[in-house]
Amino acid sequence: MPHVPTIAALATAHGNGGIGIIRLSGPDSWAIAEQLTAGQPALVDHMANLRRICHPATGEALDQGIVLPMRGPRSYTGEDTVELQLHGSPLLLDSVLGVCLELGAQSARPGEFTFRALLAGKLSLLQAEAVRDLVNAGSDEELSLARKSLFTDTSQPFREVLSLITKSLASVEGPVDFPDQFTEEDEASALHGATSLAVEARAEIQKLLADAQATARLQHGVTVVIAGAPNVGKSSLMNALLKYPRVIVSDIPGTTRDSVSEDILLGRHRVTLVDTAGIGTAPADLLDGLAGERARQSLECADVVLVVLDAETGLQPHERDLLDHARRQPHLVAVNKIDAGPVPRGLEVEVGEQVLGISATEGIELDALTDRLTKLVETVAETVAAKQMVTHRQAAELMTSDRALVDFMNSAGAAPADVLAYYLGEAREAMQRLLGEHIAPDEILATVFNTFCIGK
Ligand SMILES: Nc1nc2c(ncn2[C@@H]2O[C@H](COP(=O)(O)OP(=O)(O)OP(=O)(O)O)[C@@H](O)[C@H]2O)c(=O)[nH]1
Ligand SMILES: [Mg+2]
Repeated sequence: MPHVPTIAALATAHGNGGIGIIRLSGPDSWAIAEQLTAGQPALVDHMANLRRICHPATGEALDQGIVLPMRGPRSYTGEDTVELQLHGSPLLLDSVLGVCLELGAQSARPGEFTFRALLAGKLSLLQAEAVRDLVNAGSDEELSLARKSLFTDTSQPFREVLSLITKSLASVEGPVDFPDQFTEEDEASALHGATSLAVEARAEIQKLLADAQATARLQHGVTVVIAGAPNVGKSSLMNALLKYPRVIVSDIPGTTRDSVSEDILLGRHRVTLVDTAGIGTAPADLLDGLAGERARQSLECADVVLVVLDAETGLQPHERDLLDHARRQPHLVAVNKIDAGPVPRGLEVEVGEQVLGISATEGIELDALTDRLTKLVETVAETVAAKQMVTHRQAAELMTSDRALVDFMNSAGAAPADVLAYYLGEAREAMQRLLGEHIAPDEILATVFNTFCIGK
């Protein structure tokens, strides 16, 4: 039996708090806890044991807290584990963790506790990914989808695809494995059946890829790009929406150069708000040109455009292109600086749609703007609501499978049966990897657990 090291890590977030938890897992975890509580009553399995934590060499009391020992397999990882619930001081926790390492534990790698749970069969690969997404959820919707993946079996749609591909492969392999039992007519009919199954599998894959797209939008948020001509008050509006002075504001046109992104929560949705350089006017120099280019790139990636005009100048000819661009997608038009003067008469007619007069610096009508923006973001997010969470890794495997199915369909009737079987085999393997079957632990570590936090 290979020696399994005992791992230790802080399981709670860094920083000061009421309590902080150090987690140990592996064959020596109990022995380490016993050394930390030497001279006190023996630890009782699956019970909260109030103990003083002392340095075993010097006897110095490091803290007092709850020691929660759990004999495997009745533990998260399936191994012997111990949780030390101590006072939430980063210095104190670091010192106790340091002693655990002195006593033979190794620092856990990101996600290593969950990885061990996976190896022990406590969790499926999809559930392990759900644990990560639950911890990282930034909105109610992400949270409820992550909960669904963790507490219910969301592998069914993937298994359905796998089953269709497997049936398709069986139809193609029959004539290869038992050539004398198949007439030419049988072979043609088997190939026809295999192709129909592949078409069905592809349709299911497309639905799951739509869920993957919706998941990505949920996790990275709807992108709202603030765009407009120089000096109209885009950065002032960004700061007002963020409620702190994140970006530089000045009366010099061309203050903002690079696009600056920040996350905010609008209603139930995580939103990436992007401030951009002014566009529309002819660039004054090379840097100005580059800044405009950046702003246009940001616009290309926008889910929603918030066009800002200036009440003092009214609609300028160079703002028309931007308005035309914005009209192609969900957008709002805000007319800023109404504290200095009203929205010019006839502006709405010139713009061709409803506009909202605001003042970024004086806070006028910003609540109304936020409400409208929230509704727009909700509409955008909900047009592609995910039925279930499909992670980036799962989407990559779905695409690999889909490509192999396309290769199969393009070759059906032209290539020999063993080549067709090879393509379907590739499609099947990708689905198996997605489900965590036939995938080496090293590959799982590299592709899934490197995105976990330490201590989980
Ligand atoms: N009166 C008034 N002035 C404003 C308002 N919003 C912004 N300003 C002023 O307009 C000037 C430009 O503001 P910015 O927020 O830097 O404008 P910007 O659109 O980001 O400008 P660039 O980054 O140069 O494209 C500054 O002097 C701001 O104080 C407002 O609501 N009312
Ligand atoms: Mg700016």
